[in-house]
Amino acid sequence: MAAAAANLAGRPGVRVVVIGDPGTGKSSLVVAVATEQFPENVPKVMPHTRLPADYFPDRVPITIVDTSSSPEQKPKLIAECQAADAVVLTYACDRLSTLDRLSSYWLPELRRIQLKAPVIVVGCKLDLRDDQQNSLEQTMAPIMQAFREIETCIECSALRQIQVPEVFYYAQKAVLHPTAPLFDQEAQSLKPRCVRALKRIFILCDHDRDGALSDVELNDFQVRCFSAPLQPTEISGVKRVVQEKMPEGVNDSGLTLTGFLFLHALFIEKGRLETTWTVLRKFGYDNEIKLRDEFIPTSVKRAPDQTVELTNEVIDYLKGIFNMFDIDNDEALLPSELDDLFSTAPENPWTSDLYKDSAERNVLGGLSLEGFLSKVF
Ligand SMILES: Nc1nc2c(ncn2[C@@H]2O[C@H](COP(=O)(O)OP(=O)(O)OP(=O)(O)O)[C@@H](O)[C@H]2O)c(=O)[nH]1
Ligand SMILES: [Mg+2]
Repeated sequence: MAAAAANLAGRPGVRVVVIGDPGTGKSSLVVAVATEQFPENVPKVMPHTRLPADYFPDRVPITIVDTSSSPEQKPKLIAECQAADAVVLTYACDRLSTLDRLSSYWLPELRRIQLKAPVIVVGCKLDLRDDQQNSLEQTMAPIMQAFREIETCIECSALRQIQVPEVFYYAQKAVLHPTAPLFDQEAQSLKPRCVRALKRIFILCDHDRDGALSDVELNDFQVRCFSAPLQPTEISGVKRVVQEKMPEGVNDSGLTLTGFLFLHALFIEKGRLETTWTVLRKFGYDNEIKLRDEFIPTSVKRAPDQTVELTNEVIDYLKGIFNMFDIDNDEALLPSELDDLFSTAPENPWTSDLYKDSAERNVLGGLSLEGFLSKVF
């Protein structure tokens, strides 16, 4: 449990399963990362290998599972993939037939078994790569386009000790800071749940409620999330970047919600997912971008002979909320106004069947203050 407490993602460990064509360098890669040496002779399949918590800054130990690609071991390979947090899929840089096999066999096979874990494609034996060959980006772009489950790709050499730890760093990162809940790769935009959570965080940090984060508010936010203040030059730098790409992202009072969301999309596009994940986790969100249980007050337990009433303070507070979102002042919350009210929650809870017809609505579908209070209750 100490390890779990030590990392924000709350994971006791990450299990990485290494798969790929015969002889592509799987077992050598596993030995090389654990010993920082190239093994002259390596067993066909290495026993489970553990990288300790202090191997990477995220402080989560990694268990590496080597596999055999022989046909009789296939059921075992499938079982291992299904138990994996991340899959490292290898090809050999000096044998292009093994690269072709990624799209003709391995990636379709992983889809067939409905693998949920992210995939890191690794070109082994970089030292044997032909310099005339296309770059990794050129080679991999069409494959990554067709198979979005590939989180990243990298080349390495176990023999020359080039980019060996990086393979497992990216695998761990894909698990601790996954892309899928935050970002829609097809649409190249933040996912709705992520936007809702970031909006809530923005409002919580906008202490004076002027719709923008001032330098002081930005600094408080930075300290809260990253335990370090921002230098004044950094603050102006951030605002300049936003303003250049999105003028409405900054106004006289500071960074607007649009700018705040834009910044996070930018971090994610640049591969800095850990920044957005750290912010979300500091504000209580779990890996599904739901508030963790300890952030949600438990409901009151009530004996059969007891009743519960809202206090006047609560009623006044709720009336204030009602009036704030009743933009057209018609004393009723229209569906669009209710959507706005719940735009910082993971979803509008009152669209479920349980609530749908639980209070009367006016002809326009508006909810009166009484109806609103009864639903809250
Ligand atoms: N030049 C070079 N050779 C490598 C490298 N990594 C592995 N090899 C060699 O490639 C051959 C296969 O390596 P293995 O690690 O056994 O590959 P594997 O994928 O585990 O193979 P199987 O278990 O048989 O499927 C061995 O002769 C290794 O020495 C590397 O980075 N560079
Ligand atoms: Mg092997």
